[in-house]
Amino acid sequence: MSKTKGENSRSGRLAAHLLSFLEAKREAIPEMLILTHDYPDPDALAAAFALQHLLAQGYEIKSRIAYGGVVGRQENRAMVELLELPAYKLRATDFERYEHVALVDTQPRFENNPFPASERKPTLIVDQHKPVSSPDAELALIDTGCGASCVIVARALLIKGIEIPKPVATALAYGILSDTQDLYRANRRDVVNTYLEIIHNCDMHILAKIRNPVRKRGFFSGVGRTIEGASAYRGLLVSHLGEVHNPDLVAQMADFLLTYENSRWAFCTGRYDGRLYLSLRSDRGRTDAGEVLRSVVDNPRDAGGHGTVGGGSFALPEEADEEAWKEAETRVQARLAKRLRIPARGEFRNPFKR
Ligand SMILES: [Mn+2]
Repeated sequence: MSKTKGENSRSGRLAAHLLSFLEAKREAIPEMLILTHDYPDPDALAAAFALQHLLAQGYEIKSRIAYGGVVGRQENRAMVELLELPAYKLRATDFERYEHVALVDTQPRFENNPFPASERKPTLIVDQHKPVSSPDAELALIDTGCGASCVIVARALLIKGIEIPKPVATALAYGILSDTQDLYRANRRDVVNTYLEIIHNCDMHILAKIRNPVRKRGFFSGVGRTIEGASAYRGLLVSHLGEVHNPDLVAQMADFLLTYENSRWAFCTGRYDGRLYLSLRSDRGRTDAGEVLRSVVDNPRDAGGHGTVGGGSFALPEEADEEAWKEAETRVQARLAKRLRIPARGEFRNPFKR
C-alpha cells in the first residue's frame, strides 16, 4: 500500500507516535489487554479491533479485547457477530494477568470503565474525549477533534501499510460513521480522508446489515415507554425510562427523541444495576453536551462526551426506594433545565399525547 496523505495531520502525528512507541516497546510487551468502556459503542469496538490487528501484524503482540458491562444496542451486537469481532466480558483475573493495558475510547479515571486507576497506570490510551484530569499512561493519545477514536488507529494501520482485512475495515467505517453522524461531525479533512481510504476494503453488505439490525421486543416496548413518558418545554425534550434491560437503550432513545421537529435538546434517563444512566443530545453542532452534562451531576467524572453527544451515570444508595429514584430523576432534569436557561417555572408537557 502506498504511503497515505495525512501524516502531517493531527491524527497522522498521533498515529506516528503510536507506531514509534510500539516499535521501541515491542520486546517489552508480550501481550496486552485492550479495554473499552463498559457498554462499548461501534467506535470503541472498532478502535479495539483495529488496535488488536496492528499489534499482531505490526509487532507480534498478542492481545485480548475486554469490556466491563455488556454490548447492548442491537447494531453493536450485530457488529460483533457479523464481523466475528473477538470482544469479551472482562474476567476477574484480567488485570492481574495483563501487565500492559490499552484503554480505547475512554481514559483511566473515567467512571465508564473498571480500570483500577488509583493502583496502576495503563501502557496506552487512545481517545477522543476531553480529559477530566491529565490522563496518565506511558503513551496517551488524545485528539478531541478526530471525530472517532478509531481514526487514530486506522491512520496508524494506513501509515504502516498493514493490510486491513474486510472485517476490520468494516468495523472502522462503521465506527467513524456512527461517531460522526455519517461524517456530518467529521470536521477535519484527515477524518474524512481516513474514512475514504478505509471504505475500499469494506464489506458493504455486512455494513448495511449492521446498520439495519433485526430488533427485539424490548426495543419496541422501550420506544413505547419513551413516548409515553416524554415531556417537553422550550426545545428540551425529556423522558425517564425507568428500569431498562441495557443502558444503551437510554442513549438510543435520546438519539430518537432529538429527531422530533421541535426538539433542540433531548435528555433521557434509565435505571440499570443500581445506577441512573443519563444521555443528552443536542442539535447544535457547536455545543459540548458532555460539558453540559458534567454540570448536572454531582461528580464531574460521572459524565462526559464529545460534541453534540453526552452520557454518564451515577450510583444511588443500595437502599434507594422509588421515591429516591424519582427524586434523582427530577433533580437532574431541573439542573439541566437551569443550565440551559429554561425557566424553572416552565411547565413540561407531553407533546405526543392526543
Ligand atoms: Mn468514540
